Amino acid sequence: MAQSSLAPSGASHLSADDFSALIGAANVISDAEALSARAADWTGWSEAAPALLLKPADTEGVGKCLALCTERGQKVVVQGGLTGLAGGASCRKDEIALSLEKLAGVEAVDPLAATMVVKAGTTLEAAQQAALEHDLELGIDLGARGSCTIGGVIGTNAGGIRVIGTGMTRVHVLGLEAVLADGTVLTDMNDMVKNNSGYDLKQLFIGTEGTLGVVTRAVLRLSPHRPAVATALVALSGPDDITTALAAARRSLGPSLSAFEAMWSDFLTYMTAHAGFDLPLEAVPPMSVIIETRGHDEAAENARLEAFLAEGLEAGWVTDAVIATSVDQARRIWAPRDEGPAMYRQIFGGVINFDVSVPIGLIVETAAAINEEIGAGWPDVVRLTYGHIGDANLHFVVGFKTKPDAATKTAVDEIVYEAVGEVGGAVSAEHGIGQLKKAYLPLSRSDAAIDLMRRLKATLDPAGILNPGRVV
Ligand code: LAC
Ligand code: ZN
Repeated sequence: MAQSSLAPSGASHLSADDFSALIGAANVISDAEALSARAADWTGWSEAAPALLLKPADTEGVGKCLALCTERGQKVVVQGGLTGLAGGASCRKDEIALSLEKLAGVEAVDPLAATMVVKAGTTLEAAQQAALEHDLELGIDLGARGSCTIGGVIGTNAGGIRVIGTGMTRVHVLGLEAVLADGTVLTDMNDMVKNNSGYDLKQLFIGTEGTLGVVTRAVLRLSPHRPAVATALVALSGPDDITTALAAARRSLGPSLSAFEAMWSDFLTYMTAHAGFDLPLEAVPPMSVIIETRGHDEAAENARLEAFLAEGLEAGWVTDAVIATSVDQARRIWAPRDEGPAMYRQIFGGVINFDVSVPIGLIVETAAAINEEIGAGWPDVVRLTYGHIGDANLHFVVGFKTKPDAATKTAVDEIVYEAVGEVGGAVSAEHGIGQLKKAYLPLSRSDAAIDLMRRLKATLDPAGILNPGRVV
C-alpha cells in the first residue's frame, strides 16, 4: 500500500449507469477528484481510489446497491467520516465506495425512555447535540466527533475519552438496522433495555467493521445530562505513578470519574514546543494526566477533585496541578490531547499509529521498552506516547520526516505488536483491525476464534464483497 492519494483503479465490474438506474444519477459520483478524496482514511494509507462513489439516500437504496454488487461480484468499501486509523475504510484495488452521508439526521429522541433513533451518516457531534437539546447525554465522545459518523462509530465499536465512565460504543447501542451483502434489510431497532428474545443479532454488526453488513440506523441509549464538569491537568512525579493515580482516582472520584487521559512527557513536550499548544503548567512533567469528573453539582465535583489532588500532593505522586476555572480553560487543557492527533498528517511526512491494550500493571514498562527499541532502530523519528490509561489503552505514534517504506512500516509494526502479544494485550484496543493490523490478529486471538470469524463472514457475505481484506 502507498501512503498517498491515488487515481481510481478503474476496475469496477459495474458502470455508473448500472447504479444510477437503482439510486438516481445524482447519488452516483464518478468525478476523479471526488474519488481521490475517498482513497484513504486518516492514516493516508491506500491501494487505490474507488472506481465509483455511491451515496444512496435511504436504506432501500443501500439494499439495491449491495444486492447488485453481490450478484456481480463487485467489491465495496463502506465509508463513514474516514477518521479511522486501521485502514478499514481505505480503498483497495477494484473497489467502489459506499458512503452513508445522505442517510443523516436524528429521527427521534424519546426523553422518557432516554433513547435516540439516529441514521448512520449522522456525525457523532450532531447526535450529541440532539441529546443535549433534551437535557440528555450520549456517553460516547472522541476527538473526531465533528467528522466521524454513527455508522463508523458502531462499525468499529469506537472507544474514546469517556470509556472509563460510560463504556465502549457497544453498550450504548440498543438496536440497529443493517443491510446484508445480499441486500436483505435486517430491521432490529430494539428500544428495550431488557430484551433476551433470541440471539442478540446487533452484535454481528458492532465492531465488525462493515465486513458482515452495513449499519444504516441505530437506537442509542442516553442518560441524564451531567452539566457540572471539573477538569484538571495533573503533573505526576514519574511514569510509574500513573497506576497509583488511577487507583486513587477510581477510589476517591468513584462514578464521577469521566476521563483519565495520560500523556507521557514526549507527547506533551512535542505538542507544546512544536505543535503550538499552550502548556498550562510551569514545565512538562515526566507524566501528566487530564482528569475530568461529571455530575450535577459544580461545587461537589470541584471538591471531589481537590480532595483527590490533595491526597496525591501529600503522598508525593502529584507534583503540580491546575484545575480549570472556566470552560475556556478546560478547553485549553484538553486541546493538545483532543486536537493534536488530527494534526499528525500535516505535521509529519509519514506516521504510524498504534492503538493497543496492555495489562494495566505492565503498561508503563511495555511502553518504555517499545519506545527504546524504536528509538534505537530509527533515531530520527518522533515518538509520542499517550492513551486512555483508565481503559489500559495505550496510543503510540511514530512520526517520520518522509513516508516510511513498506519494509520500515512492517519492522516498526512487528516491534510493537510482538511486545503487545507477549504480555497478553490486544493488537487493537479501539480502532479495529482494518487492513493494517490484519496480519497481527493471531497475536491476540486464537486459531479457533479466527476460524469462526471466517465462517461467519462466509455465511453472511458468501461473495466476499463487503470490505474484503479487512479484519479476517
Ligand atoms: C485518540 C484517538 C485517535 O485517542 O483514538 O486520540
Ligand atoms: Zn484513542
